[in-house]
Amino acid sequence: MKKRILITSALPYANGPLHFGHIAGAYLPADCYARFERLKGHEVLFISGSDEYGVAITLSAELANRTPQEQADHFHQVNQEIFEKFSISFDHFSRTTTPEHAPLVQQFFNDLLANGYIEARMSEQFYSESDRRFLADRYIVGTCPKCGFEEARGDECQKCGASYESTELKQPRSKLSGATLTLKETEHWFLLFGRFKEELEKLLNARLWKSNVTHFARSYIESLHERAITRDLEWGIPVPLDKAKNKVFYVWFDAPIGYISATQAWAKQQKEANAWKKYWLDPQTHYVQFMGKDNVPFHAMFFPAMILGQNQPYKIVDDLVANEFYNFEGKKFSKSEGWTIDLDNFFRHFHVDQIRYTLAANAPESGDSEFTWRDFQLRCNGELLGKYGNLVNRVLVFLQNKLQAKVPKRAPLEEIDHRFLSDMQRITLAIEESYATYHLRRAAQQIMELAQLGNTYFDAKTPWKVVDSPATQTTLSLCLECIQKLACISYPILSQTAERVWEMLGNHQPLSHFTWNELLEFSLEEGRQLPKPSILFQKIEDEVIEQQIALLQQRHEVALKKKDPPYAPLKPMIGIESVDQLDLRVGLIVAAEKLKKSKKLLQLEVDLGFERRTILSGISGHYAPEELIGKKVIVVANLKPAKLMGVESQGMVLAGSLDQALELATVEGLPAGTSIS
Ligand code: B3M
Ligand code: ZN
Repeated sequence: MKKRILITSALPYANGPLHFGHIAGAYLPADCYARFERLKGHEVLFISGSDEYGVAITLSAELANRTPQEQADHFHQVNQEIFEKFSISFDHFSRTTTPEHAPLVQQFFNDLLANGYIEARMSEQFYSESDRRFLADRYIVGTCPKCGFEEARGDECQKCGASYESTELKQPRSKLSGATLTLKETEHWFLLFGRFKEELEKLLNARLWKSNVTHFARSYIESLHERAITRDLEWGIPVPLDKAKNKVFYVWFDAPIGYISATQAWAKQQKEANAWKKYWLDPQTHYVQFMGKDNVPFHAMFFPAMILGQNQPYKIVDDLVANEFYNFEGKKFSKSEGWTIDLDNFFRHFHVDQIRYTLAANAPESGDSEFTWRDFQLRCNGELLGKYGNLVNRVLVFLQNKLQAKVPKRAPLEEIDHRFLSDMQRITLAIEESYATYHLRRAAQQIMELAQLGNTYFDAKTPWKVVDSPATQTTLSLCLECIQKLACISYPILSQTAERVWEMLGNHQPLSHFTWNELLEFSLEEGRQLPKPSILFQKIEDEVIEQQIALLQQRHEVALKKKDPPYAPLKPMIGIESVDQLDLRVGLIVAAEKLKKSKKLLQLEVDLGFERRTILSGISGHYAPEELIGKKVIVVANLKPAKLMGVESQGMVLAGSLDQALELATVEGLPAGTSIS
């Protein structure tokens, strides 16, 4: 029976670029699931969007010197491009500043209020005297009331996942100034979560969520109590009450409603304004949500409670898939520490399916896991190329060279052939279960198991010994069947590669136009002419990986220095006349060589337009002579000549240096000889 499946992935904050950790946790697993269910012939809608409100945005905007909207616009765009690079097949990627969103959030509030689930209360909130404003959420740091983590955020602990009121924090202080905060009275609206306790318990009992989600949710339900859903902030969705001027909704109140408003935006784009209803108002729809484990309380408790208080029967999530954390070479991904991967650079060197496969094979399903460059290289070379690519390549090249690139005839099968077929069937059945239950690690293993099965069979049958015997033809025919099945079962993870393999089997319609069952049924008729095969995966050489590791170290060091740079102390003030005395010119380096006997000095020939100079410069440790030629540098042209190690230096080239790092100050457009002042 055809099912209708709604899939949502957590809405990423539009405050920074996504990294592998996000992709591995909330997006790739959802994408593989969506691709699988689409192949199974179900009606799938896969939705996400940028989370644009909240203090995560305003704080980062302040640091970047942008308005919150500019910041959100910027990272909405950046992250959309990142999703494209990773081939994440959203049906719609929306945002929380669409015209659909705010009215729906206000509607949610109005229903909850009318139904008695919301109360206004005077409460004490943290106030910063120096900033003359209330501070909310991430503007506050303190010690987590649950686990004692000392740098916990004002509303949720990034260490243990607890979620609380900022007044529950111990030792609260301002994130901006570090100042201690005072409590001041202000009116806020509280959602009475405690009232939903029984219904949420029932819900939890009726759901078969993975144990990491259920455990968390159960312990949470015990302490369910009212939470403020409004904030004293300028950026956010206004609370629709006269008494609530200058108050906006807490971002975690508005964001989950974003799944519904995003579906409405999708429907509008489809020119079927009501199409969202069959996903959100029809109990037959199967709704699956993907996220990182730190988002569990909001999806398992708070959003369902918000829905329970509505007048419309919105769908409550059926399956919640929460992944653990995904780290990078032993640490957390961190932009401020330079512990990141530059994705532009990454995708210049590697294929999207190489990273999709590695993330799937290491998916942080039952515990934290990590990306390491060495593991990436091993997976790509040993598995994708060594098993998958090898099978496809050897079979198709054999057919090309020995059997006129035609699909061969199948003779009556022998025992070994029957076993091969039944082993194939076992794996293709098993992987279906893996995809349907979000077990990507296992699915990745099963893909390789099938590829390896094909390789072992090919080796055992030694078709190269007698090239065109009926037995050899049978072997190749069965190998083609294995490759066809491999394309099918690998599609959810290796979508681009699977499409290429499908094409190399002489198919003209894309793989994604067929269903899972059609794809598993051997469909290559005898005599079909196969196109020339091409290589699926390039080998990743050691040097390439070493380069990446060196780049990471470099980025990390630079970032650490930026955090705490060893700035030189400022020299005493001078008047403009001292500056006027300097004659600075643009100089073109026309020759460069190491000065014999010196470790540090390079001897440069510099063209100043009106004359040439020999200049010695202590930059040998930072530049190779040949890379300097053609650079335009800034020369102190009226410096008295001085002899160094027997050579007269007729000027000085300017360079900046910070600790160990050094870089020449260069000019691009201006001609040699230009005065600089
Ligand atoms: N933006 C938190 C996060 O990015 C938040 C998720 C919202 S899902 C409704 O981790
Ligand atoms: Zn904690």
